[in-house]
Amino acid sequence: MKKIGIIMGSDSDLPIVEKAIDTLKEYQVPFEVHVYSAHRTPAQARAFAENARANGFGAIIAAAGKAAHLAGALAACTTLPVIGLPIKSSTLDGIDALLSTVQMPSGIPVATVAIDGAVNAALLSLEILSVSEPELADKLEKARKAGTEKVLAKDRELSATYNV
Ligand code: RP5
Repeated sequence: MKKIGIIMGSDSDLPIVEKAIDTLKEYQVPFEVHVYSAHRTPAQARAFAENARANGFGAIIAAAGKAAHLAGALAACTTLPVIGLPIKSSTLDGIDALLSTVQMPSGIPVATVAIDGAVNAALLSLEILSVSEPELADKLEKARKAGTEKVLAKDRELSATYNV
């Protein structure tokens, strides 16, 4: 199976990124985690992206806060799907990172999830891999059904309490 690359701009992003890591672990999908910054270690970030396809990656999650150009910088150097994960910073609540990540000019796509949306970033990367991995597709389908059932159970519970 292809690997997921998880790149974060700083280890200060790790508390959020860990939720993506946990989700990938849950699905037993291979991944690699790195701290590469678009501005502090641009050469390493570029080398990772340029070699990612040859190194067996199928999708890349790029987490960054503030002027979050990491996802775009990686996407510029690979045609693998790049998922941007904007991280909430203390000053502008992550709006800065969201806009820097999502507003990519035509030609270099970045699929951006919500601010701190680490679980969805992981799930989206799994959905990308699932296109050629039927077992993974099956696991995602089962999890989606279980999620639906959980909400319906809550509805039954609330209905029994209030709709008498
Ligand atoms: C970005 O700047 C990182 O992704 C991080 O979210 C933010 C702050 O980094 P540190 O100053 O905490 O290392 O590059």
